[in-house]
Amino acid sequence: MIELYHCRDARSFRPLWALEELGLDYRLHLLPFPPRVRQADYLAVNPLGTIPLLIDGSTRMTESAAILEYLAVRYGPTPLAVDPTDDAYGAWLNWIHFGEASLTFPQTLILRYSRFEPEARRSQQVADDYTQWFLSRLRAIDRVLSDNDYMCANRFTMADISVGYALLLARLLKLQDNFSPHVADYWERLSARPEFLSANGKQRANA
Ligand SMILES: N[C@@H](CCC(=O)N[C@@H](CS)C(=O)NCC(=O)O)C(=O)O
Repeated sequence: MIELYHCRDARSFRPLWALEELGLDYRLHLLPFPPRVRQADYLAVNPLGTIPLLIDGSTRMTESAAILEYLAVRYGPTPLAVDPTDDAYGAWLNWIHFGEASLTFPQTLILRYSRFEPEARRSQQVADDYTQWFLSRLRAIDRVLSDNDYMCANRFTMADISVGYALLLARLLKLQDNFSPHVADYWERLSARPEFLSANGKQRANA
């Protein structure tokens, strides 16, 4: 059975949500954050100490965007994937990776320098600069959503899970007042999905 190591509301929410969308059986290991410090025996399972960790037989993956692609391709066919012969294939890959590399990367700097570092090492300047970075990247999402309900292929796909997680994190960072109406509506659409609600329920029930 697939095993997923997860901390509440962390990037591992991407694979958790994807597993719910695919209706796969899996075992969820919910860890305190950061596991490196608060559950030291996790380092024996994943020496990086990071989550997600997805184990599927001999496969071990630690990158949330790659796990979305893996699950869609390995456990398809599914409408959550876009076929390489489809004109939307490049957009699908692009938005899966944009969600992590361009949206969540600046968010982690905001989190780190406004909340996680000891007081003396916090930096409002860094937090403000990367808030601007994040909001300027979010404009790319707004442009797509002004004409579309989803990021690509005219349907909900793994790309929406990747981008949707960045919106979840933006809300935890209290940045949602900066969402454009298109982005705010998109968030409402995504977070009303039964599979999103079920993933969210599982991470809370296990806490
Ligand atoms: N690029 C990786 C990042 C994984 C990562 O850094 N996860 C964070 C949580 S969101 C983590 O485990 N932090 C704990 C630590 O660094 O000790 C992904 O997309 O999964």
